[in-house]
Amino acid sequence: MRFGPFVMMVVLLGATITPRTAAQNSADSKFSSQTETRAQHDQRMRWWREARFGMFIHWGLYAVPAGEYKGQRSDRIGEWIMDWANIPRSEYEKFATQFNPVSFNAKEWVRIAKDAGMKYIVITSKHHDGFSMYGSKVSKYDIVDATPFHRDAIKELATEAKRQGLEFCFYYSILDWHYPAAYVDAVGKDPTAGNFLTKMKPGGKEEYVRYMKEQLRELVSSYDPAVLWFDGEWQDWWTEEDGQDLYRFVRGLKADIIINNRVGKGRQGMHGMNKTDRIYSGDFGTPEQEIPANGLPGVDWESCMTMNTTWGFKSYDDHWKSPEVIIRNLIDIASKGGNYLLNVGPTASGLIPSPSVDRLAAVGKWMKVNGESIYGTSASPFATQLQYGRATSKPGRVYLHIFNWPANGRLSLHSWGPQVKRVYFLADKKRSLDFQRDSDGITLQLGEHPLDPVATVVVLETIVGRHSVGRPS
Ligand code: FHN
Repeated sequence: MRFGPFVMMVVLLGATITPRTAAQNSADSKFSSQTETRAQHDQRMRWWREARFGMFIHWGLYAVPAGEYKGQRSDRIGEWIMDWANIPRSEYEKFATQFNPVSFNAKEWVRIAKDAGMKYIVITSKHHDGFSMYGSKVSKYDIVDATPFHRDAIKELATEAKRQGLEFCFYYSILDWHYPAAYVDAVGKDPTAGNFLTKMKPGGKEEYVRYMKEQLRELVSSYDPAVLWFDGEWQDWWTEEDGQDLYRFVRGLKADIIINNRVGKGRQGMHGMNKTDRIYSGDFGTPEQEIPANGLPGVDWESCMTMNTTWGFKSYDDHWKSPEVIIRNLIDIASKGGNYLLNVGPTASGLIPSPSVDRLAAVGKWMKVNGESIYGTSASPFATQLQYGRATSKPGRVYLHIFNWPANGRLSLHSWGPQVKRVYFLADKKRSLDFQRDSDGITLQLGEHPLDPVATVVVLETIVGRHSVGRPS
């Protein structure tokens, strides 16, 4: 049972799953989806919930300086260079004349995502720098009009994603450092540079909202995205009411589109889930660079994360996560009922950095064998965290993801209620594993060595309906 970020508040406060009141259901359906019934909501969210794993792509003009401006470097994120290098708008615009990604190959990008086991792609149609990475009719500051490349790379990517069976989605920034009515009022900052907060000249906000809606109309009608992933909503001039209005506007353009909670003002910083003082707009929570400590029953959420420490390409950021960490993050997130949106930051020449490609290939190798234990699963049925790893579930199946192999190859689960009819490795389905039942629970004979040191998946086939899960060992 799931109903968007609002639910989470109930769970955390109550520490037990309290059934939803009629008021909550109607409030939810009335708010985030106008007249959407719960069944319609579940239908709209179904592909996304089952997908579990997507590629985030931060690509834009910031890939040209690649984290360096006039010899100045920073350990801050690359796509914010217009801010931390205090680059005036007129200077930053010049990067467009140097943006010519001749090595861009949509087929290759989508193949890399697909082979990693990813089911959807979310690409930056416009980031905070205000540059449109698609052929916009309402802005000349875009990849077709303002760069020597003149090709609509996003059109090619959308077409290829659909051809290879991946859902295509857009990131869109509400914060726009390039919009004429926006300006910066901060000590030591050029008023047209980037900045965490911007202000709007009188009448500028209404004008900008019209501009945004025109861009969103052309994005939805020309590229048919499955998700709108908003960001940059923390501006003082942007309100929850604006978020509700934009949510309704976008759902009006495409009824079954999914919209994250950064359309409104609900998000609690990097924690990403909504505050609890009222109902907020959006269909799912967005933790950033973090994974919730515990599962959030009934809540749709997606954790977005970098593979190094920047979203946009930086030539000198080599703080790469290991494939093991990335795979275990995916498992950890799925075991808590969430999605994993893993980022790549392509270069200005149009290549996904090889350390990213290598890591995605390693994830893909694991997913090829173990994808069944991730896609379409629900959160762990165990009430507490497992010492030796994580668990995901489906009706009649529990998937144990073993990170720490038990010394003697024997794994005990105390007071294991349901009838286990078979135990086997997902990587070796034909060979049944021995297990003993005793008064206290069940003990699995796993053998001395893991099949995969990163995570070996053990499947417990249970008789559906007999599922009183006890304390794990
Ligand atoms: O400022 C952005 C940042 O550049 C990046 O896009 C991330 C991705 O979720 N979101 C914002 C920071 O919260």
